[in-house]
Amino acid sequence: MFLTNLLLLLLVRPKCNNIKELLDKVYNSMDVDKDGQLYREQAFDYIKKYDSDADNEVTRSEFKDGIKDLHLQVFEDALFFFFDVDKNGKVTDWDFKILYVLADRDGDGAVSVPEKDRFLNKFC
Ligand SMILES: [Ca+2]
Ligand SMILES: [Ca+2]
Ligand SMILES: [Ca+2]
Repeated sequence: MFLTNLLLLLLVRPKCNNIKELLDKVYNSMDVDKDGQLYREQAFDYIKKYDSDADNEVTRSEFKDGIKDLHLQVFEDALFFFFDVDKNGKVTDWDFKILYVLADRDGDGAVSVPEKDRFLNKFC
């Protein structure tokens, strides 16, 4: 049993680190003014760039088209899964509200770098 768990951990861990690294990069690109504070509006505005029919919902196919240029296809599922918190197949402002309840520990409306690190460590 222990060995199986260890094997599983070894198999899952590197992938997890990749995703963490990726989310780190996503955080940095979302924080456009680079002040180490990511406000919810900033984060959602970033995702909304992919909302091609402007209905305030980023569907899976919109997301897929949006990140095409970033060469992130390999991580597309994981990224979409991460942002679609309520798992209804669309990334909306609501998903970001929930994400912020979970990640913004001091409740000041922004996820700071330490808050982001803590959250990603919990996630993976
Ligand atoms: Ca849309
Ligand atoms: Ca959703
Ligand atoms: Ca905060």
